[in-house]
Amino acid sequence: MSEEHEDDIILAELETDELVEQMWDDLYDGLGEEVVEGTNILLERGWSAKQVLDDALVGGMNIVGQDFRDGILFVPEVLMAANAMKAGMAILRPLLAETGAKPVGKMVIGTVKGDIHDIGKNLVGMMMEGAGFEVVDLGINTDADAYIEALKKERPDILGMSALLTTTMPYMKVVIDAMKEAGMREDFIVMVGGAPLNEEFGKAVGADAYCRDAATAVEVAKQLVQERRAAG
Ligand code: B1M
Repeated sequence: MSEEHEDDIILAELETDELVEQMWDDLYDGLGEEVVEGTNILLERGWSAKQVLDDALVGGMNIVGQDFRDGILFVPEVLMAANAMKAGMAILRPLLAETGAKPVGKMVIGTVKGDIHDIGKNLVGMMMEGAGFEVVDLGINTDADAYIEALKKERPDILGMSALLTTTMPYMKVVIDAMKEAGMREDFIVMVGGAPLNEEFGKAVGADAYCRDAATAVEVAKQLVQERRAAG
């Protein structure tokens, strides 16, 4: 993917389509500064933060994911790509957060125990904040005790859990069972997400909703909070 004469490319001189493709290459090569520059250029050209996120950043990360799966890329390279993506996301974060929105509700979110993938979770958090939710992020590798403690302390409307590995997604049930044991399952809406999950899995572990992406998470969160408030 790397261009031999990459240093010669002036991002601002590229057509928008070429720029997006170059950003995919830069993300692939873990070039954070270039990803930040490309992000800024697209915004200057009138792209919305959401479009930059979906087309340039998530689009690029999808290519990384495919090559990781196919054994073309390895953990260190993927980590560099992830860091480049985070650098771009940092520019978009304040733009995705609407100014002056009233708090719509509160969410505690974390990636489950054994799992260190946090890009998707961070995106969900950003989009939720953008929609006016207060978000408490517990980070990665979160065990049931940490979730329970945070629920007691923060009293959110929603618990969100993320898992990217088939080996860690069953831990969501451990957390939900721990909530039941503590007599607090019904006090919170539980939403789950992550690439290997699906609707059926969400139901099987006893979550209120499975969300396939961050935009869905926002819609579902708004709806469930509204329903719960209307019910009393
Ligand atoms: Co990992 N990894 N990884 N990885 N990694 C995957 C997940 C994998 C599918 C790659 C592959 O083989 N194709 C594979 C899992 C296979 C499986 O389980 N069947 C895998 C593997 C195997 C591993 C390791 C085991 C590799 C190894 O060590 N040999 C290891 C595990 C470490 C661990 O967690 N214990 C590992 C490590 C890593 C890195 C550290 C290098 C890095 C993570 C960096 C980071 O997150 N800070 C990494 C990455 C980047 C990936 C891929 C390439 C990209 C994940 C990502 O960020 N996607 C991934 C391949 C892939 O998914 N295509 C892969 C972009 C993100 C925006 O999407 O996270 O799906 P996603 O989030 C979406 C939705 O899923 C949803 O909304 C988000 C935004 O729309 N969503 C939620 C997510 N969480 C939600 C929570 C909600 C709601 C919606 O709550 C309400």
